[in-house]
Amino acid sequence: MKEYFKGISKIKYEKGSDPMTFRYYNPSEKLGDKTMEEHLRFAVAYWHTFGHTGADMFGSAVNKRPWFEYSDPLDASLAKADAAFEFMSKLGVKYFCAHDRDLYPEQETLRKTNEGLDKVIDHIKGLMKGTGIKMLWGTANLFSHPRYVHGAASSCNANAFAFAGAQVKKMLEITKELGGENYVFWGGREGYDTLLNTDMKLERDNMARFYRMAIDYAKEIGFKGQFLIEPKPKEPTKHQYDFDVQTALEFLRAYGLDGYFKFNIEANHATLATHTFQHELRVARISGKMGSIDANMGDMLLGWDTDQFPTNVYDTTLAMYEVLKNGGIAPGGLNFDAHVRRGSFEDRDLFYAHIAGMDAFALGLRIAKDLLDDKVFEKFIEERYSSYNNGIGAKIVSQKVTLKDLEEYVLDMKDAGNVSSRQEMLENILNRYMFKKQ
Ligand code: XLS
Ligand code: CA
Ligand code: CA
Repeated sequence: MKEYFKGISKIKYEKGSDPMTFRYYNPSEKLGDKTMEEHLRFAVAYWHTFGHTGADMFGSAVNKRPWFEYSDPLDASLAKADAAFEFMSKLGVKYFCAHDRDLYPEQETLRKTNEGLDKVIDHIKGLMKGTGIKMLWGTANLFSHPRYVHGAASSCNANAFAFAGAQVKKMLEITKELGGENYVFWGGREGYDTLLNTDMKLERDNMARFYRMAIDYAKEIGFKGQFLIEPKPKEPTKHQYDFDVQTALEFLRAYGLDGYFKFNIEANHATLATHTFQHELRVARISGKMGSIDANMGDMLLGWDTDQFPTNVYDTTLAMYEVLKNGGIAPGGLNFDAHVRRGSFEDRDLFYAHIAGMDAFALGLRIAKDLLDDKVFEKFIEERYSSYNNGIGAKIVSQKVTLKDLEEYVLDMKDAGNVSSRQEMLENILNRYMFKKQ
C-alpha cells in the first residue's frame, strides 16, 4: 500500500524534548484504575485532519495533501481512507469520528451517493480490522449542501427535512455496521437568522419529531450506541436552538426525550456561548449527561469557531478534573475537532498538532489526578457549604422549614456570618499543582 506520511514512524513516548514524540502521553501507564489510553480515549476528526484544505474566507486552499489529487470521487475517498488509517496508526490513536460526507462526497442523487458510500465503507471495514482502530461516533452532515440553506430538521421546507431524515437513516446504519459507539447530532443550521420569517414553535417541534424518528430507527435496526447532542450557540446561524448544555437539556426535557441523549461538549462552542469549557462539562456532569468531548480551543480575540488544537493546559486540567469526577468519559472520548492553522500547511504539521493536543490533555490528566487525590477543592468546598450540614441549613436541605420559620430564625440576627471565598488563594494553589514538576 502507498505510504502517505514518509519519514514518520510510530510516535513514541520519550519524555524528552523532540516535538515529534510524546512527553506526557504514555498510553500504557496506569493512573488509578485505568491506563492513560483508557482515560483519554483520543479520536481523530476525519473532516478536519483529512479534509481541511486550509482555505478561509480570504484565501484559497494551501494544504496540498497527496490524497486530494484524485479526480474520481471514489479513488479520492479510498486514498483518503488509506492515508487516514496510516496517520492514526502512526499516531497511536484508536478512534475516529466522521460525517457521512467526509467518507464519500455527495453525488447527483442520494441513491448514487449511497452506492459510492457503501464501497468506501467496505474498504474502511478492512482498514479497521487491519489496524484495530474503531469508530467513536458517526454523524450526518446536515449543513453543507445548499438544500440545507434554511436548516435540516428545522427547515421551513419539508423536502429538506425528508432529505435530512434519509441521511440520518443511512448514517445510523453505517455507524452500526462500523461498530460506532456513539451517534452525534450537531444542529449547525438548526436555528434562525431573523425571527421575522421564523415559526420557532414549529421548528422546535419538528426537531423533536426528527429525534424521535432517529430513536425509533435505531431501535428498529438494533443500534445500541449512545445518542449525543452537540450544543453550539451560533455560527453559521445567528441563534442555534441547542445553544448550550442547559438549554439543550431543557429542550429534551420539554419533549420527553432526555432519557435518550447525552452531550458531546466542544470547548470552542462553550466559549462561543460565553461559558468556560469546564462550565459546560460541569453542567453535563451534575445532570448525568456527560457523553463525549470535542477537544479543541478557540481564540479569545476572535469571535468565531476557530477549532484550534487544544494547548492550554489550564483548560485541559480543569476538563480532565470534570471527566475524572464523572468516573470517566466512556463510551465517549476526546475527539480532536480541530484543524491546523493556515500557516501550518505541511503534512507533518498534522502530527505536531495532534501530539500537542494529546500531550496537553495527558498533562492535564496527570495534574487533575493529583488535585483529586489530594482533595484540594473538595475539602474547601465541603467546608464552604458546611452550614447546610446541621442547624437551619440541615432543615432547609430536608425541606423541614417554611418561610415563616426562616423569618423567625433571622428576625433578631445581627450578622449572617459570611466568610471569604478565597478565590485568589485557590488560584494560587492551582498554579502550584500546575507547575509542580511533572
Ligand atoms: C461544528 C461542529 C461539527 C460537529 C459535527 O462547529 O463542531 O464539526 O462536531 O458535525
Ligand atoms: Ca464539534
Ligand atoms: Ca467547532
